[in-house]
Amino acid sequence: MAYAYDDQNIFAKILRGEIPNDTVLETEHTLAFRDIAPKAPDHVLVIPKGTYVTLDHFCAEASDAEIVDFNRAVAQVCKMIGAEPGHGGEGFRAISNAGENGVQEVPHFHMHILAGRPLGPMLL
Ligand code: IU
Repeated sequence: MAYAYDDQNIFAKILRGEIPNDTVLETEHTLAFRDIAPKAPDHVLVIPKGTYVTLDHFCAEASDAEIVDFNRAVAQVCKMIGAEPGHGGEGFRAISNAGENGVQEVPHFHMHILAGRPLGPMLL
């Protein structure tokens, strides 16, 4: 089944500049901004500029350049917020919710980066 992208979702509006955001990093293919309802002292959302619904959609249809750019942006955000365990940071969690079982609210692929406090075990 094909992925149907809803261009009225809130992140599409952010990418079109229709809604403001608290940008942390912008690259050729990727935007990172602070979550409006942070669940940790640092809570950043990293999104591709392309119209992908989920991680699997992104990996299936994005170019290698977009995929590399996205992953480097995730790592760069972790560095910018000082969360890299290998460089003195206290760590982070990266999560992407997908679809109904993943309880994805916004249907534009995004990676949550959470940091700044002990995050506890994953809740399952
Ligand atoms: P989810 O993985 O789709 O459930 O996460 C969507 C996130 O988008 C969630 O953490 C919201 O707080 C966040 N968000 C936002 O940052 N700005 C908005 O205008 C809206 C949601 I609506």
